[in-house]
Amino acid sequence: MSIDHAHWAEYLAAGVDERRELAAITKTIEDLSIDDAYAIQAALLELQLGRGDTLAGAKLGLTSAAKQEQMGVSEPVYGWVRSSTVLEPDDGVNPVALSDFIHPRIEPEIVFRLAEDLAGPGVTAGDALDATAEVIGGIEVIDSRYEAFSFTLPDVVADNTSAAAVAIGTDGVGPREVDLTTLGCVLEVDGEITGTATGAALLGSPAECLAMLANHVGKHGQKLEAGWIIMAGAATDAKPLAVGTTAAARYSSLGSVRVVGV
Ligand code: 0L1
Ligand code: MG
Repeated sequence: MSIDHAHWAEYLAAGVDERRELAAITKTIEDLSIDDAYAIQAALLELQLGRGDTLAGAKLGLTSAAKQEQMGVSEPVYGWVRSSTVLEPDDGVNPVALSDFIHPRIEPEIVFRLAEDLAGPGVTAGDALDATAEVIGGIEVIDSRYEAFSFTLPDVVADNTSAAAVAIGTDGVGPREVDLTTLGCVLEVDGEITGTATGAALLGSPAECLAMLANHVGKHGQKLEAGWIIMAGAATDAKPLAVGTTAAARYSSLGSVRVVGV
């Protein structure tokens, strides 16, 4: 069956714009393939960029065994980060306006800022580090456009992997100044520790994640660009963000990043 990618991109864009929960696409197209899901994701991005937004980076999701098991899948997913979704800190804390989202959750992210363009095939973790300007701590806000945050793998791919916003810290370090496999992170929500992780939980190393993404985009004739931010994927459970909720991702070598729901 031929899938109308532009139609489903408009369907998802309406969910984003109107902060409205949608039925999963696979409720209508049960056998939606991963290739069609990426084609819908691309059409959604084209639509959003056509309105004047720009690309600020890209992301991986489901790169940790814990999150893959939770979802019952065995492969990571890839998405895009638009400039309009990068949060501006206010006195060190990033306000997240809940009215901009449907049911936002937050998760810690190790973020690469690229010094050089990067694209596969054949990109290794070492190549990925060579192309990196700095590694920074972050918090991603994810906000599935689907009812009850419930979806299959193709659904979440089409929905740009639930990407909604990202807060980035200020204490970046050079890519070889820190051992990314032992880099630790503690997620605190309202002062309570809700998750802990090390970089090794992400496919063995966040650098492997970056290499995998570069090889993925290369396969589609695309590249990751110098100056972009790239999220490696979360290794802890995402936690809901409500008005007044404060959350901090504290990294062993990258300082802390804070958000508050407003
Ligand atoms: O960034 C992520 O890890 C999200 C991946 C998609 C799954 C989800 O929305 O939890
Ligand atoms: Mg994420």
